[in-house]
Amino acid sequence: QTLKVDLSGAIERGELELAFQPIVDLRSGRVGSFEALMRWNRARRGLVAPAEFIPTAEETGLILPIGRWALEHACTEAAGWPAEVKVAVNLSPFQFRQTDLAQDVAAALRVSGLSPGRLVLEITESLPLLGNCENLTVLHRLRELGVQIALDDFGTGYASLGYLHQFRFDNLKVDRSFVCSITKGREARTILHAVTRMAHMLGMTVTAEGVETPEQLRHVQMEGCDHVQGYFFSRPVPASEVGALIASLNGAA
Ligand code: G
Ligand code: G
Ligand code: MN
Ligand code: NA
Repeated sequence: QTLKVDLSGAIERGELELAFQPIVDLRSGRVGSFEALMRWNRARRGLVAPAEFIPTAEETGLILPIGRWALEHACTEAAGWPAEVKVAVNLSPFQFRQTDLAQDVAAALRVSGLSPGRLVLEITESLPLLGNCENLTVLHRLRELGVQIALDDFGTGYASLGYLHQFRFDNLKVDRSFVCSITKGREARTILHAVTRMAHMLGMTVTAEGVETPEQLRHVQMEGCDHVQGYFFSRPVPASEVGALIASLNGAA
């Protein structure tokens, strides 16, 4: 209960923050985008991870104002970045069910002045999202706004092959459990290779998540992944550090 109560006032008290983790484009070696990851600086308790409060936010409906806040805040930050750098924002399936999501996204773009091509929406399948025609319609409306749409956590139980033929995503984010096993044997590499080939044939780019070591980087590069995200390049950083991080990562390319 207290979590709910505290969370309900978190936006007004300015306790929500976004951390940004870089995603590097392997072809150019430069930062192509940042994923916005929410943080809750809870009064007297300190930093709370999204895994601890997003489920509560979803149960209570607070995910709607919080999700709107994240969209608008992420777009506003990104509008101040170099024009070739995009921002990726996670969407909860609940945002599909209960609001006019396309309207929220359009409002965030309008308020921030961010060009739609610089916004990526990350969608995780934790509810039967695409099985629902109305949700599919929302996805098409989002696409019409000119934003990009990524399927997050691909390869876990929730994001399965079934979704790929129902909607053409722009980007496939391969879950870090895959990347984790990539140096441990040929099987994971073979699967990543095949997934990457398939994604490319379907017109999608591929992002490898959770790359922590040079060996993992070498393997995902060999198997044809387009983008890499992970602690190898950087942990999520506060907005104030984004500029310096772009300079140092691009400078090192
Ligand atoms: O760094 P990490 O602990 O930040 O993120 C954990 C999980 O929380 C991720 O799987 C991510 O998808 C989810 N998450 C982070 N930020 C947001 C957000 O703004 N909205 C939603 N719906 N999920 C988020
Ligand atoms: O939305 P998604 O579930 O993809 O959220 C990404 C999550 O993965 C965040 O919690 C982020 O902090 C975490 N993460 C990003 N890079 C790495 C990494 O290299 N290793 C590990 N263990 N976690 C990572
Ligand atoms: Mn994500
Ligand atoms: Na993921």
